[in-house]
Amino acid sequence: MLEASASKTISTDVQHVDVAVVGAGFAGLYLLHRLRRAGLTAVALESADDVGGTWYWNRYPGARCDIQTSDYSYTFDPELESAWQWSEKYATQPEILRYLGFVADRYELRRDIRFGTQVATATWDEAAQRWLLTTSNGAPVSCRHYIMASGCLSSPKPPEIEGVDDFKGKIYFTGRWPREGVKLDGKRVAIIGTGSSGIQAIPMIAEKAVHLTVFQRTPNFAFPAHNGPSPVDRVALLEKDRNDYREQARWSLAGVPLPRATEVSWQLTDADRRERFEKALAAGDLVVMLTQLWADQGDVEGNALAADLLRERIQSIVKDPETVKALTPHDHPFGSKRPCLETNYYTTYNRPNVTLVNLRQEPIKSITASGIKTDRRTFDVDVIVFATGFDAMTGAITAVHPIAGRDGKSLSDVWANGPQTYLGLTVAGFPNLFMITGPGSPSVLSNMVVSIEQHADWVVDRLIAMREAGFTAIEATETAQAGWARHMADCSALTLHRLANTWYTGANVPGKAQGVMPYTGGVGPYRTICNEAVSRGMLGFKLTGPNGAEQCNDGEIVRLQPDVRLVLNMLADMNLPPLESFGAQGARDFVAQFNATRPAGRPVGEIIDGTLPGANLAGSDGPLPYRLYRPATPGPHPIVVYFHGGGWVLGDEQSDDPFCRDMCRRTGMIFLSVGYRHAPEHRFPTAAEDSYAALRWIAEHAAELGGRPGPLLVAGWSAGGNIATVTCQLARDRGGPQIAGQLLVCPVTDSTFDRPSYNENATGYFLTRSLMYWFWDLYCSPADRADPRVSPLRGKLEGLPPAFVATCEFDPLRDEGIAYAEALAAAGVPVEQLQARGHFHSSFTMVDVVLTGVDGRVKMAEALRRFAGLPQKTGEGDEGASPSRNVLPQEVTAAAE
Ligand code: N01
Repeated sequence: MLEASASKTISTDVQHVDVAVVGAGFAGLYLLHRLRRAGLTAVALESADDVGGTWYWNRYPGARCDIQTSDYSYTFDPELESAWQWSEKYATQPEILRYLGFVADRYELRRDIRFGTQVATATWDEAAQRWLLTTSNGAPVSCRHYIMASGCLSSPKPPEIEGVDDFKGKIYFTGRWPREGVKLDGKRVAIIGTGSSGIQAIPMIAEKAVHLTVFQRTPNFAFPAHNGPSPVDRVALLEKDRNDYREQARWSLAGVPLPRATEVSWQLTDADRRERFEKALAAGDLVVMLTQLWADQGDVEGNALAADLLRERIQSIVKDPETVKALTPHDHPFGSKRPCLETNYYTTYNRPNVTLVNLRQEPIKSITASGIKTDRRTFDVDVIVFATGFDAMTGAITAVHPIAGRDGKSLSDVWANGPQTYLGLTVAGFPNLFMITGPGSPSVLSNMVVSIEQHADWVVDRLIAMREAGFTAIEATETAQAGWARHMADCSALTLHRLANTWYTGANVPGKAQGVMPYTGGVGPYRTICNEAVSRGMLGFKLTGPNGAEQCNDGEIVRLQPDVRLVLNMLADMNLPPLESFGAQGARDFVAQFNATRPAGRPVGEIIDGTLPGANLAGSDGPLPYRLYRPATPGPHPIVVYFHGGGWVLGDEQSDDPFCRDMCRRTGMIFLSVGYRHAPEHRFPTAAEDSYAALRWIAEHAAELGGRPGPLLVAGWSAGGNIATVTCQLARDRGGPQIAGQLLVCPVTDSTFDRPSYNENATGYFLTRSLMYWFWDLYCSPADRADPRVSPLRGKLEGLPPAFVATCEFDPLRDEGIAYAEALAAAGVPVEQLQARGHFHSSFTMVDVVLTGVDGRVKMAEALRRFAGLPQKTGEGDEGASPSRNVLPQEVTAAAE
């Protein structure tokens, strides 16, 4: 049990507490308050001589927050909220520091803080089930729980430039600015670094210094803060219903309750795009900008359009063309590096006393006794300011060295290849160690105060629950941690962070392991996941206590791809009746309506709607419709005959429009989508026979359609995948046409419903087992179901064209797709298989919604080009994908050929 006794020093040299907290910034202060209220004894160890954390150290001129202060505030106590009034939209560092002092006094927190005290080492004592901390000042601390509330940006990066010690003038770091201030009046000042700190400090220093020389390595995207009084609309929103506002913030994307725009910039007209941008710019708000351009954060093409607008702005402000060029970011997508808010930053470069040195053109060679030497010039200065940033996210944690966990393992060693955590809160092998806003949590990608409160609440609530249940130790499991790493990678793959060298990825510190460290899935979804870990019986944690008490509910917290999870949650929120309850026509209408809300697809060279004869050429239904998607490149192109999904009942030749467009662009081939007839009006074998007739007609008219002479290819999704492979069997048995390859995406292959995926994924993943039963019943009587024209798995598979079979983990059809791929391989058909982890039945066809489907489509396109004997290509269609995308090896398995 946790000791609920008062803090006490048992021997003269060890302080015993329930919980030791490192840091007395926003996180440490709130933790102390919560721990005390929970009846737990606690001490905070703080290296500074006062509270404030990052706001204690970052006193450089111009330091302010860049989240509106009314949002960047504690929310745990309504009385505190009414007791404090912020004076500006973005408060200055001194005001924020005063606020934290006010909070410390109001809740009498200082008495439990040991100032001027650094934790030197931390060691887990297995026998005592406690941590022992040695400190730089005063008694060691023995604690049951050890919480790092040490901040994400609190360990300044050392200068990596030769000759620093030779400099005879003064050196300052923005992240360690002297408390007494610095007189820069009349001084020749150099500043290195143009991140948020540099961009805030430069205009202020320029007003004082006789001359300021800015050494810039990478220009950043920055937009105006428009600081002043808090905007009336935001204040009104907050005042209208403070609780509701705060609650919305907790479930929002970034910890501020702002709606996000879902259109990518390329989906808007030039005028609409500019209007959206100008409006966002006028708000002078980082979160407004990022939520309005949210969809561009994961889309290279959209991002480039948005970035162009930001670049234009620099040109309109800065007068000297060379300086404009140097200040214009070109090497990273907007948002992949932390964008900055600026006040007079760009205009500062119009001042006669400011010089910009572009280190991309003339790198710094060394610091000398008198200043800074680049490989072209020497700059004599009196003061050098390092605004060079931090060893972010992990630096302050691993600064305590060693943190020795179970079996003496050091955290620095465990993290040698990058931080591994479960939920960004805990680390396997380090019982009772928690991190507030640690790597693996939204932290720096959010309003920090919202994330801090969420973490502190989660941790303290767990300690209370453990006390009540009689457990003394809690530890993440390896399975949970590995699963979290996968989920983190899945989320990061949706962003463009991989395309920039930043402190988010560790790239700013030489030698540091690289990978996106913050959780990119958003504050609200993250909160849901943390709550889910609890509601699912402390999933992923092992809890132990005296007398062998033990509980371990092992497992992975998120197995779905993040965007699939989002789509499924949205569908669940809509609480729709089962599709089959609408009847066939009602279901068709519903699907048509649903499809009308889809994002517009990307352009292809040409789209032609036409007709072709079906199986009943002479019948009363008339010809079948088709839609042809032609690439923008010069033809003739190979033709892929495509069969849409919809359970033989729903959809038409246009219903998989985004998929056909996307695949046309990726493959550089014609996609010709066939409008075969549907059940129940036309039951088995109409769909199969119509489609085979269409295939023959297309082969005979390939040249007229602009197609390349030679074999066709076929492709289909779901029931269309069934039809695609059935047409291959018919073509083989009925004398053609020749088919070079088949792409089967989540195909129906068999009328057996007892494979595990039918049960495991019976409900909850949009395509349900009962919907499949309904489709089967409408299309095919039980007596016909063994016919290979509907159950191709029952047919002869030898001699079929090479295949690419894609299946999704959370799809009732998964196992029959896998079975078909295996059977093809056993029959000697070359087959490649993609088993898409975390995906559902519609993942690949929900183009521009399920962005994580991109990798699968890239592979499908590669396979089709291989089948057609074309060289692999990159370029058009690869907007969301990258070669370095985090495709884990186990995602793709090639079946034996
Ligand atoms: O640090 P940074 P920061 N030679 O790492 C350059 C938060 N914050 O302190 O980009 C030459 O962003 C480096 O160049 P490059 C906010 O989250 C918030 O400014 O690596 N140059 C870059 O230009 C922010 O993102 C506020 O090529 C060198 C700069 O130094 C985070 O803190 C205010 C160099 C470092 O930029 C960090 O911001 C301030 C070298 N050897 C900070 N090494 C608010 O408004 C580095 N650079 C709340």
